[in-house]
Amino acid sequence: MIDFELSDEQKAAVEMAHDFALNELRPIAAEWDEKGEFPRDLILKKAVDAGLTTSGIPEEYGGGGLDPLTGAMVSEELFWGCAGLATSIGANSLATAPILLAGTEEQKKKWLPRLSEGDGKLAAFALTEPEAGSDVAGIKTTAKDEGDHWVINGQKCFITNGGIASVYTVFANTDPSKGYRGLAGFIVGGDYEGISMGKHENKMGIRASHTAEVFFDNVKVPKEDLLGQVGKAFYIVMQTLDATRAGVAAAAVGVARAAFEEALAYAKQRVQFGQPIIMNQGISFMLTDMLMQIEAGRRLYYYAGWLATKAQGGDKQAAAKLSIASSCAKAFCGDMAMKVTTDAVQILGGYGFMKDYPVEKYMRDAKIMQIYEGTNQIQRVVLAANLMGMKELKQL
Ligand code: COS
Repeated sequence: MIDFELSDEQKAAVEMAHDFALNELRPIAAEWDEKGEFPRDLILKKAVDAGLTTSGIPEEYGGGGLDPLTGAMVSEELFWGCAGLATSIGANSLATAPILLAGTEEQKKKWLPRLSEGDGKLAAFALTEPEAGSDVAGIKTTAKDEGDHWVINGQKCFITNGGIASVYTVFANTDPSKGYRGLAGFIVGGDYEGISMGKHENKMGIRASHTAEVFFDNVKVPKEDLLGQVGKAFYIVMQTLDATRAGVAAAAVGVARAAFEEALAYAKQRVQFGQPIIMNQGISFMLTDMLMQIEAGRRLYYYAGWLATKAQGGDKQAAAKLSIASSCAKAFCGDMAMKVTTDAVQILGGYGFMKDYPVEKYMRDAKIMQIYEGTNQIQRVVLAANLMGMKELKQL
């Protein structure tokens, strides 16, 4: 029998994340959205103390040991609080996923515990480049084997926590003539010589997250910090994204839910033509459709998160199904969040367009859900390739 009851551990994790979102994120969300900066000094330590920056890292490496499904449920709550702040807080899980997938025991022991030490540290996933967004195989950053170390040169862009991270997972090409078969992954310390921050991005939404260019200029990386094997990093990236896209879907559900709750409350109290506007089917049907879409999206991410959890536990059948499930969830929920938040602005009318109400922020925040961790067009490319039987997913 399928059981939709959350376990006690899941209920506790969701409740804690909800309280954090309500008490720590919401009160500062509008201010830092306006400023367009991540208030690291204000929020990072609190997030670390609550275990939110390392919740998906196993306990033996200093993390909270949450499985991917419960981690996605936590994401829903944090993004309900503020999608910008939650993006920077949650970026550690994307950055550390390749280490958990492909890292050696020594690498996990060396790099993961430091993220929860002291005031806590941020990690960043350095994949995207100016000319390699959807086309991961087009990465221009190079990694040269110099005998006892690697040397990395290149430019990464749109990197969450770029320039302020203490740990990077970096993807570079060791032999451009081999295309994606030349790619390699590396774990790189943020304090290494040659790493610098470029442009700090001024974004439409998730403005309270930190997004920047990162330059790697002759950065020396010890041989021991090569992630997996040379030439296999493309598969590491694909499997990372298959696992983390369930979390993006959950994030989109969180933003949509926040907008829905605001629109519902408004529609009940806003009186026009002598009655609350929710008494008009034109409004109540919009709200019912928002509810249906959110409920459908949540079930999709639950399924993808459940598969990601089983895949992490070594279930090969679940791993084989994960790519389709996570692309379905990510694309559906991203598009759903855009529609639901746009409709929330519509229900609030002129007030919805003003910054006095949070729905215009939700609408701006929702847009990235259709773009990051693979555009929703790329999700359809993945799904179409699967439908056409063109994909034979490589296991690491
Ligand atoms: N798991 C395991 N292996 C996979 C895989 C997956 N999910 N997807 C593809 N592969 C394997 C293929 O089987 C193929 O292996 P072989 O050539 O060894 O047989 C190889 O990887 C290349 O696959 P493909 O030909 O499909 O690669 P493409 O260059 O066409 O790119 C897409 C595929 C577009 C799906 C990929 O580049 C992608 O996901 N892009 C989006 C990137 C992204 O999400 N960026 C956001 C960054 S974080 S904000």
